[in-house]
Amino acid sequence: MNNYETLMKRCFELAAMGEGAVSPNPLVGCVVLNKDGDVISEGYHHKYGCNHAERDALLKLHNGEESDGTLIVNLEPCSHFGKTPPCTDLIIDRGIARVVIGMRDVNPKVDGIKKLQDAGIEVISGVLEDEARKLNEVFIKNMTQHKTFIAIKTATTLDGKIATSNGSSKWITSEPAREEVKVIRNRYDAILTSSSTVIADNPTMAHRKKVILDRNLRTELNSKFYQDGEIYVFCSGKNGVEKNITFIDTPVISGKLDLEFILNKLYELGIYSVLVEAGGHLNGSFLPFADKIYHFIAPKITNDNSSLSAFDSEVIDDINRSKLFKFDSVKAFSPDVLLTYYPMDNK
Ligand code: AOF
Ligand code: ZN
Repeated sequence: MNNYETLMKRCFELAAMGEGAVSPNPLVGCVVLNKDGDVISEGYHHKYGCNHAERDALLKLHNGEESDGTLIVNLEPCSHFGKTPPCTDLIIDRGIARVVIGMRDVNPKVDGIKKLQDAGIEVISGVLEDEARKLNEVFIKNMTQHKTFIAIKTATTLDGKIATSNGSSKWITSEPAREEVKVIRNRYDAILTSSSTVIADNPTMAHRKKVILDRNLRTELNSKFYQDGEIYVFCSGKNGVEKNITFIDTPVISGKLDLEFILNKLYELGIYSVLVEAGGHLNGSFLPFADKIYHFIAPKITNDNSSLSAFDSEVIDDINRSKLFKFDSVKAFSPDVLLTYYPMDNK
């Protein structure tokens, strides 16, 4: 790994500090070097509407020590007036000689590379581009498709079961995995679950925004789920706001809430990414729309035949017609592991 790649990785770490706070803006981190190549400042985009990463890093410097230096950033600097003035102008004013970029900005308003080059700044683009794009996969989907990014989180035993038939499924995984789930949740604007999960487990699912699919309003409003956060209930036959809860009357198709309606509504509500945390039925229904899957596996076997598959969707009896997924990563949260993968057919 060369020095720019190492520094780009640092930008990714800095950028990730904005998780949970910058949506719908991208996660951006920035490192500034003086002309001798020493790191003299770091910054990141802290919060939606606040300074961009480059501005955050450059405003910490006052004595011109960045002159002829290098600025490393995981996203092409912006060249437009948004909530803040263009980062390119500040980079040019501060006499930066070289800008190293992870990925081009997919926002059509931004053409920062050209602006920097026109000002005589050397631009190196595409450093660790694949990782840079992965870090901002939600932003890319929102900006290019105007749709909510859908991630699904599930947890199974080694034999692929998500629950025992008596319902004792709540804690398949151990504490380290459950801590990681909190980190994952924070990356998404909302979590989404089903009435069945709330009735079976009475989970809190602590989050800023929570969505529940409850066609017949079967859940008790004194369940833990409703006690904090902004809640959106997709149901049949009720509209309106009560305290922290918004009810949304939703069309029903073949006895089920219309998922396409729900997905469009989420985007309209400014929920640009969701983490689905439910049982096999809802996971199966969301699978055709899923952008990413987090799959924890606990080293346990229940061999319980009445337990659901993690994705209870159509049965495919020919292995050659299986739904296919692209491996992304595997990480241990001992004793469990977390596999992440991307569906192949809806990309
Ligand atoms: C950067 N660095 O740290 C961020 C960028 O309305 P604004 O001013 O917040 O601008 C939002 C747009 O600016 C966003 O869609 C993306 O194109 C870019 N965000 N750009 O150079 C940053 N957050
Ligand atoms: Zn900017």
